[in-house]
Parts: sequence; C-alpha cells; structure tokens
Amino acid sequence: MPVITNIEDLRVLAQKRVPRMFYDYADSGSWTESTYRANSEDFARMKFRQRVAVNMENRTLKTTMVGQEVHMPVAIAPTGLTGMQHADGEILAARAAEKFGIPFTLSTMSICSIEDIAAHTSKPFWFQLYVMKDRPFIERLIERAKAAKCSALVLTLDLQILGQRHKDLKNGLSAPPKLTIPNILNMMGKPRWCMGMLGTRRRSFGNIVGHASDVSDMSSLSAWTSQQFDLALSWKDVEWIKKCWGGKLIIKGIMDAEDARLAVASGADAIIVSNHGGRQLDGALSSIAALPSIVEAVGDQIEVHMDGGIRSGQDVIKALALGAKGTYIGRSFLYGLGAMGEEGVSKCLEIIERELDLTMAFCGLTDVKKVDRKILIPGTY
Ligand code: HOC
Repeated sequence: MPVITNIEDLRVLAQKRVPRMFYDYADSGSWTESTYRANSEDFARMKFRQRVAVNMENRTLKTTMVGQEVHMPVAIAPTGLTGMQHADGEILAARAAEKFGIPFTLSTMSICSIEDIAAHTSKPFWFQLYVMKDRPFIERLIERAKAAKCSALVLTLDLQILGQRHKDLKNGLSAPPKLTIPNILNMMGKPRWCMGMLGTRRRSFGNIVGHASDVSDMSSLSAWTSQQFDLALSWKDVEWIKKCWGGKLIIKGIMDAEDARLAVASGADAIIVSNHGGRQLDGALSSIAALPSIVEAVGDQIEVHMDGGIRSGQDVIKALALGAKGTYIGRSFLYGLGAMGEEGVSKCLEIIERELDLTMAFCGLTDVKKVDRKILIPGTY
C-alpha cells in the first residue's frame, strides 16, 4: 500500500482502482479543458507572504458556512455519479464528512438517494438541485430533502445545457456501465471496485430512477436531461424555489458580478463562484480569477463561497484570502473515495486540514476567520 501524503497520491491510486469510464468522468473538463486546467494553474501562481516570530499557539480553523458551524471552511461539493467511483460512494463520503464536521452536499445526479444518505448519517447534510421542466418532480425532490432534514439547498444554475466532455462520449459513459468487451476487460483490472459493486444494489440514479419516468441508465438519463433541463430558467424560478424550500439557499455557478447581484435580489443566502469544475463553459475564467470581482460586488451582502481547482489546504487559504467565506472540494474527495472508500475521503480531509493549518501558521495567523489578502504577495493574484 503506497504512503499517502497529498491529494495527488490519492489521484494516482484512484486512477489505478476505478474503471476508466468513471475515473475519466470525474477527472475531465469540457472541450479543450482549458478552464479545467486554469482552475488549478491560477491557484499555483498566487504566492504567500511568510511571517516569522508570531505566536502560532492555539490555532483554529473553525468557522461557519451559511450560519452552520464547520470544523474548517471546506464542504464536500455535489458531484454526479459519485457512487460509481466506489460502491455506495455518496454514503461513504457523507459519513466521512459528518465525522470530520464539515457539510456533505448530495447531487441530484447521485447514485445513492436522499433517503439512503439520511438513513446512514445522523447530522443534516445539504442537497443540490437542478431545475427541470417537470416542476412537480422538483417539488417532490424538495419535499424529500426537507423530510431528510437537509439543512441547506444548493441550487445549480450553470447546467441547463451540458458542456461536451470528449472522454465521456468516447468511453460511452453509462451507469451502470454497459458490459461491452472493452469495459469488461478494463473492469477485470479493478477487482476491489468490482467486488464493491457486486455487494450493493445502488448502481443507478437513486434520486431519479423510480421517481421520474423513463430514466434507467446514462443514455436514458441524457435523453431525459436534454428534454428536462429547463432552457427557459429565469430568476423568477429561483424565487419560486426559494419559496418552496423555505430554508438556507446557496446558488451555485455564479461567475459574473451582475449575476451575483441578481442572486442577492432573488433571496439567496450564499453564492458559489463556480465554473462547474471546468466541465461546462470551456474558456471561462478560473473560479479563483472570477472570485475578487464578485466579492467586491456582493461580499458585503451575502456569503461568497467558491469551488474549482482546490487540491490542497493552500488552495483553500488562497480562496479565503480573496474573500471566500467557504470552499468546496469535488475531485479531491472523489480521488480519495476511488482510492480507498470512506478512509480515502477521511484521508483527503486530514491532508487538506493539515495543509491549511500549517500554511495559516506560516503566514502568521492563528484564526482562519482572520485570513485576508494581506497573506498574499501583491501582484501574484
Ligand atoms: C447527463 C446529465 O454535475 C457533472 C454533474 C452533472 C451531471 C449531469 C449529467 O457531470 O458535471
């Protein structure tokens, strides 16, 4: 078993253990993947101001996100088909997040259902919603999330159309995977994954199959998606969802200051600056590059969170320095999950916590709530 000391180690192990179709699904962006790469590259360009001889005792990473206490300012992002990275993946990741004291966000496009997560956790989790034309289906999803005592709704606005991901098309992505000769040969090299999948009944879209008509696998899901994702979505719908939900609302997919102002007007409690992990509009800014103008526009009225490209605690603190109140990890936790299941997600969270804590200390701070752009070298962000 290799020694795991950083997120890249988890990625390498996940690539060995997860069938190509699902590893590629997680680890790719749309079209040329330029935005996907920029999400990480723009973090790497930012440099810290190191401080010395500052008392570094009694450090804390504790803060709040939408009023809820978090052990560190990091939440698990909603990611589609998580239960294909590892059997029962969403349950395992939710458990790891709960033990760590950070929010877990379940995607509408998850394999395990809202009810599965509620049955296997004891603290509230967050639910992510896409807006579909079938409004009674949306209302039912919201009611299911309420019944499961979800404590925030994350409403994604940037996936009404799907960015083309070449690898998914070439791999014939489906859940469960189609048993073609190349898929069988590839899966034969992933015995842990196969054993896990044989031991679970959760192999398709738990929130949708049996709740929306005619959805059984990825191709019927794609057909349903292209016809169900509402291209006429407007801010009026966001207000309607806010009313149906009645609780904390976080709007995800904001990359523009004008949209951030509209999100505030629609009654959101927080926004997530996000380009969907570089999976939607290739050629868009990286999330970290888009963050400052959005914080400037609405940061005094609403919590601004961000996701995209976070592969270390150093990336987390850079986002906080530019005004994010909280951050989300997607691929980082998926690598942990694919590599080692629940233990891998816990490992990912420990790695990020340690890097965040030590970097904060090197920058001369002891309280994560005090992080601001003074920890960065001007001209590098
Ligand atoms: C066919 C529809 O967030 C992603 C997910 C959403 C999946 C929708 C799939 O892949 O970016």
